Amino acid sequence: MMQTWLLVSLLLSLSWAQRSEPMFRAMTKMVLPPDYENNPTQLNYGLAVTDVDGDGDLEVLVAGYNGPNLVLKYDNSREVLYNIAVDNKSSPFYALRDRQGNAIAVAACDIDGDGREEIYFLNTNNAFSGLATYSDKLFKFRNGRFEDLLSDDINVRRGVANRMAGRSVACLDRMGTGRYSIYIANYASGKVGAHALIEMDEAASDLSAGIIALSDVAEQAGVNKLTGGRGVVVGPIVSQVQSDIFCDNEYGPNFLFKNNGDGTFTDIAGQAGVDDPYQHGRGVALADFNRDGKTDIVYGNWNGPHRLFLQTSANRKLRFKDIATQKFAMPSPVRTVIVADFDNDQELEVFFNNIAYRGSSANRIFRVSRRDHADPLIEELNVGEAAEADGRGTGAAVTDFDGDGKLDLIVSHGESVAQPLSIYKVNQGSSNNWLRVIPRTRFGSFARGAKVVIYTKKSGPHTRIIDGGSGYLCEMEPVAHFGLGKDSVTTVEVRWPDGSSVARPLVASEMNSVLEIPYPQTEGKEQPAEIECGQGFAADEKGLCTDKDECTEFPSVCSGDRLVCINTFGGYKCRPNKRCGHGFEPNEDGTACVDIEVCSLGLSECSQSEGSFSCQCNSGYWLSSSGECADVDECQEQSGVCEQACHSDHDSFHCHCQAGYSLGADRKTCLLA
Ligand SMILES: *[C@@H]1O[C@H](CO)[C@@H](O)[C@H](O)[C@H]1NC(C)=O
Ligand SMILES: [Ca+2]
Ligand SMILES: [Ca+2]
Repeated sequence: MMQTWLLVSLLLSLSWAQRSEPMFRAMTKMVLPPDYENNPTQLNYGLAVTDVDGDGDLEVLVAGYNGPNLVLKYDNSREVLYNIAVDNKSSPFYALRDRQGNAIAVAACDIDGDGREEIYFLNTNNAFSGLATYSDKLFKFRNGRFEDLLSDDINVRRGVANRMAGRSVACLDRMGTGRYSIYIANYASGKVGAHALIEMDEAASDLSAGIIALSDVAEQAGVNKLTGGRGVVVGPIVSQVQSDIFCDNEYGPNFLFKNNGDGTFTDIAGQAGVDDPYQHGRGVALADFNRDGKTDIVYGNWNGPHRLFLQTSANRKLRFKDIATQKFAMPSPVRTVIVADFDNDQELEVFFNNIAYRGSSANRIFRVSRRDHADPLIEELNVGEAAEADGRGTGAAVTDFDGDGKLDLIVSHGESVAQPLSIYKVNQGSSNNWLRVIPRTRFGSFARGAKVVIYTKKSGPHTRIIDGGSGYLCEMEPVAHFGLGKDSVTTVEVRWPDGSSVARPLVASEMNSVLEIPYPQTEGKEQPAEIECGQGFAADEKGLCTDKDECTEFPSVCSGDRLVCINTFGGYKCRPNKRCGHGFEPNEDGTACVDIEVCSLGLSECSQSEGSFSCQCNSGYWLSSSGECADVDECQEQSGVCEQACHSDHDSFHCHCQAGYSLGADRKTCLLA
C-alpha cells in the first residue's frame, strides 16, 4: 500500500515537472562534437571559467583525469568550441594538458598581481586521501607559454607544492589586496592532509626578476583543518565585503570561516547552524534567494538531504535556516550545484548535477522565486535534455559562449565511465532583459570575491557574489549574470573585498550588454555619481544605495494594535507590542518571547540557557559590566601598534598613514610614497 502511494506521488511530481516547458536543449553535436582532440571520451572532473589566452573572451578549463586537461575556446564564426591546449609542444598551452596529473579540480585567479589569472590544477593521482604521488600544478603565463610555478627551484626548496589528495580548489583574496591565495580542500587521512592555503610570499619574491616565492599560510590564517574536504565557496557570506569561506565536508562538520578582517579566519559553522555534521557535502553555491541583501548557501549532500540555507538575523542573531522542500532535499548522488538565472526571468534556478551511480540518476532543476511576505517558493522545473539519466556527471559550469545574453551549460562526466562533455542551451526567456557585470581588481584581473548589486525599476535590488570557488571541483565564471524579465536596471554597484566600492547609473543603451567595472583608482577624489536607488533605498554620503530606516525616518509609521516598527531591507514591518520578562524580548513577529541574544555571533563563545547566559568574548572584545561583549580599543590597549595613526572599529583596528606615505605590507608601518 505504502509503496503504491509512493509510486503514485512520484509519478504525479514527475509529470508536474515535465508539464512545464523543458529548460535545456542539447547542443553537443553542433557545438562540441565528441572527437579525440576537442572532446575526447575520457574521465573528466572539474571545470573553471577564465580568459586563458588573454584575448578578453572567456574559455572553459576542464580537469582531465585519465587524459589531458582541456581549454575550450568559442569560435564565433564557426559557432563551435575547440580545444586550444593542443598536443603540440610548441603550443603556449601545451603544459596545461599535463596528462600525468590526474586532475580533478581547477580554479583560476591572479596570485602575483600582474593582471592575468594563474591556473591551479589539483591532482589526486589514485589516492583517495592523505598523500598523493604527483603534486598539484600552478600555471603562470610567462616566456610566451604557461609554466608551473610550483616546480620553480625556489618553490621546490620551500617545499610548498601540495602533494595531498584533495577535492575542491578555490581562490581567496583574504586581505583585499587584489592578490589571491589558493584554498585547497584536501582530504585528510588521519593527521595527514590538512586544508592548505598557497599564496605569494611578497617578502621572498622579486617580481622584477620574475621570482615568485610561494608559501602555505593555512596555519597562520587558521584554516589548516583536517577533514574530508569536498565543496568550497568564497565570498562575502557573513561579512559585508571581506571574503569568507564555506566548506561542506565529508565525515565531519562543515566549516564557515568568517574573515576576522586581517586575513585570519574563525569557524562559526556551529553557531550559525550550517555545520550539518552527519551529512557529506558536495556541490555548493552562494546566492541571495530572497533578495534581502544577505548571502544564502545552497548545497547538495551525497545521498543525503540537500540544503537551501537562508541567512537570517532574527533578533540580531545570525542564523541560517534550511527552507529546502521535501522534493528539493530529496537525497541523490549529487556532484556540482549551480545557482543561476538560466531563463533571465529574474528568479534564480538551482541546478543539481547527479552522477549515475548504481543506476540512473537524472539531473534536476528548481526555480526559487522571491515572495514578498514569505520565504521563497521552490518549484521543480522540467530540466529537458540536460536530464542525462545515465550521465556520470562530475562537474558543470555556466557561461555565455556565444554572447546572446543567455547562459550556456557545460557538464563533465567521468569517475566510473569515460564520457565526453555535453553542452546545453536554454530554450526559454529569449525576449527577457539581462545584464552581465565583470568587476576588475586594481591590477585589472577578475575580481573574484566581489559583490555586485543592481537596483531596478520594479523589482528592487538583486545581488550576486563573484564566487572564488563554487560547484564541486569547479569555479564559475567571474561574471555577475542578471536576468531581468521585463524589468530594467537603474544603478550598478560593486563592492570589492577591501571595502572599496563603485556605484553608477546605468543608461538605457547599456541594458542587455556586458559591463566592465574597473577598480576605483581615484576613490575619494571623484564626486559620487547621481544614482537612482528605488523605493526603500537612498544614496548615502559615499554615493552607495543603502536601506532607508523608515522606523526612524517616520516614527509614527506603525499604529493601532501593530505599534512596533521593524525595519527590513527595502521596507519595514509593523508588529504587535509584546511584554516579556527579564532576560527575554519579543521575537520578530511579536508572537512569543525569546532569550535576549547577548552572545551575538562572532563576538563570543557563549553558553546561554533560558533567560540567562554566560559569555566568553572572542579576542578583540571584552566582557562589559552589562554582560555584553564590547569593542576593545586596540589602539589604546596596544599603544604604538601603528607607526602613525590608529583607528579602531567594531572588530579590529586599522593603521593609517599621513599624506605622502602609504601603508606597508604589514599594514602597520608607513612607507614614503
Ligand atoms: C605545432 O605548433 C607550431 C607553432 O604553433 C606549428 O608551427 C607547427 O606546425 C605545429 N605542429 C604540428 C605537428 O601541428
Ligand atoms: Ca580568451
Ligand atoms: Ca597573474
